[in-house]
Order: sequence, then C-alpha cells, then structure tokens
Amino acid sequence: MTTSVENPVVQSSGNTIARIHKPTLSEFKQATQSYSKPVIITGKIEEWKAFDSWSIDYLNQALENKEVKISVSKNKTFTFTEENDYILPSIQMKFNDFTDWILNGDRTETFYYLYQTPIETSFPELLPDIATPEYIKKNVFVLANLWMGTGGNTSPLHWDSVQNLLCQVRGRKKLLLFEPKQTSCLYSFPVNSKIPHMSQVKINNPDFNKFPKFKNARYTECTLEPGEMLFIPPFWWHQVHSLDQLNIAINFWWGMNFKDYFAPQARRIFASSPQQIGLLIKSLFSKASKKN
Ligand SMILES: O=C(O)CCC(=O)C(=O)O
Repeated sequence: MTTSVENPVVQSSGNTIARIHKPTLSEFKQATQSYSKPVIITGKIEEWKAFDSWSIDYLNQALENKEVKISVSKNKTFTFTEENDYILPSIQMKFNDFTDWILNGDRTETFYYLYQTPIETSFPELLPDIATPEYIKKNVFVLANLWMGTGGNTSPLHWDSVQNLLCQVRGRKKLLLFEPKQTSCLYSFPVNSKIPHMSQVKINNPDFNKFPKFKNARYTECTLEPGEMLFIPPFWWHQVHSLDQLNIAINFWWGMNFKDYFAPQARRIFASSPQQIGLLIKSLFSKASKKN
C-alpha cells in the first residue's frame, strides 16, 4: 500500500536536498557545510546486514516473540498532547502479533507504531545487523533507535537538540523540513511547557487566524528511499510521514556542536533558563533509554 501525503498549504523554499554517494568523512563535512545542512547519503545502508536480511520472517525469528512496547494512535498521528499528559499512549504486545497486524493491512481502529525504541537496550539481537556511520564523531554518546510501522504514520512538526542520521531500511519516508531560522513562523509550544520542541501548527491543515505568520514559512521536502540516510542537523524542524505498508528505520542521535547553541530555539531556551538546554539533552536521552 502506498500512502499519499498532501503538501502543506505553505510554499516550498525551492531548495532540494542533495544526494551524495558513499561520501568520505571530509566529503560529508563539505556537503553538510560542517554539520549545518541536511544531506541524503546513498550506498551506505546497502552494506549493512539489515538491508539484505530484514524481512518480517527474519525479524520474527531473531526477536523470538519478545514483548515490545508499541505506541498507539486513533488517527496515525503520533504526538504528545495535554490530553494524554504528554506521554505517547502505548501497549505491550508480542513482536509476532505486531508483525501479524502489519501483514494484515492494519485494518483496525487503532494504529500501531514501534516508536523511537533504543536498540542497544531493547533489541540487542539486532545490533550486529547495523553499523554506526563513520560521520558520527568517535567517543561521543550515540543513541540508535528502531522505528517500525505502516504507511500513514505521522510524527508531527518538531525539532531535536541532537544531530540525527535517519536511516531508511524498508519502505520510504516523506519529510518536510524547515530551517531553524523559520522558527518565528512555526509557533513552538512555550519554553516552560513539556513540549517546547513541538510546533502548535497542524501544518497540513493550519489555522491561519491563530498562526498567521505560518503563511510565510518555507519548507523543503524530500522522500527518503530504502537504503538512504538523511542527516538532519540539530534544531531543524521536521515532520515525518511513513509511506508503504512496511516501514523500518533506524535513527542515530548524537550531541550537537558548539555552533548549534546559537540556533533561535537554543537562544530562546537559554534566555528563559540557561540550565534548560543541558537538561533538555539529558532528558531526551534518558527518556529514550527508559522507554522499554
Ligand atoms: O520517523 C519518524 O516517524 C520520526 C523520526 C524523527 O522524528 C527523527 O528521526 O527525529
């Protein structure tokens, strides 16, 4: 099944994201202007065992019916709201039951997403199938998460205070990206809220009366194909739509560089409370590692 995604009603920046085949570290640094610009890398994931072997049968066998935590949504949008106390609702399920649900074409009223689950703690069996990309500095803390679900799942517009390589193993993902300098048009939740990294705007159906400056926002779109990895610099806003019936991705998160502390979002948080940015990073990692 292929899911189509409506473009938002705002305009494209007219930019595209460059693709670069198997760059060396110095080519990667050049293409990203020293970790500042998104770029799509081709040819690297094909070297992973996961790329050849990750079928549902293989994963069912490797994970031997283990209990997993699966996020649930009534409308395929997976987000933090006041209504659910800013925690994604989830259930425990046998991995095989989850993959049966995927194979049966997700014809249910509740939709599932194996969402941002740290591989090292939750799926160590899968670690030999992937490789930490060499573009990540040695000796830094890296968190690799597994994401697995079906077409139509949406992670709404947000930024992360970490560097990110989003690696697509199966299925495609469509992303809408907004540069940090667009932040004033994107209406973040308040700094002292539980979700200061999320936009209040529903970008596919925006309320322009409430969010008039969103009309001036400019996005860059890309579709990540299986075997491709996207570098997302810290503080770049992104909304992510899964396409295709089986969608599997890994993302690698690691600490930001000094220059990133000058992004508008970091400055806004600093201005309100200087300790917050460190806490933000810490909580991101500890939240993720406590997930399962
Ligand atoms: O793939 C998704 O649904 C969301 C991924 C994401 O937001 C990220 O990698 O930061």
